[in-house]
Amino acid sequence: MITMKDIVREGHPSLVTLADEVEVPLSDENKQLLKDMITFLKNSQDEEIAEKYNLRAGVGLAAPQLGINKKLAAIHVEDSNGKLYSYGLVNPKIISHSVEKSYLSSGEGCLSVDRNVEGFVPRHARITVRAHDMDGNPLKLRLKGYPAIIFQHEIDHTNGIMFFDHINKDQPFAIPDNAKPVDTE
Ligand code: K3U
Ligand code: NI
Repeated sequence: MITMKDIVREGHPSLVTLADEVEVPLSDENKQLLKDMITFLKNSQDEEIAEKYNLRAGVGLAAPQLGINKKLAAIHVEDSNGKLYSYGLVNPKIISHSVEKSYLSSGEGCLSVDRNVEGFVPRHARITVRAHDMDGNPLKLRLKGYPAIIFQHEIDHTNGIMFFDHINKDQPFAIPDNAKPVDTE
């Protein structure tokens, strides 16, 4: 079972390294890893389990956050309409995006960052993502709003990019050009 002790923090090289592509179909080991990552997110969102194991709630997790340099990511989140986005992603890649940008009005957090980083993180408002699922099926997902922001945060992790890399250092709360705010609910 994945717990907070398995999650690497700022300063770990995996968080700033481009991860390796993973062979599809997945090996049994990689499949189990992706399953464990989704289970971690579900556990972290379950009040009782989270308290018992001291888990910080998360909506996404990427393998480099476990110190594993592989392009694997898990997402488990509901959008504002209650639609569930629960995915284990293999080699996820943004293949197209809108010109319009967005940003999470409450800012972003990260399970690998034990401090509050203030500022708006410019993101693409709409993205199309290609990946494989854990059974080797090709996925093509069109996303907007909150889920699009989470997918970008997790895909960034597989490319060694942290959310604060995108924040304007001089004016962290400057509204990014051509961007609309996104609320989590
Ligand atoms: O945003 C978080 C959240 C948790 C429970 C309910 C609602 C929201 C926690 S921070 C989070 O989930 C990160 C996880 C990370 F760092 F491991 F990838 C993902 C994320 C947070 C904010 C914006 C985009 C992605
Ligand atoms: Ni993160």
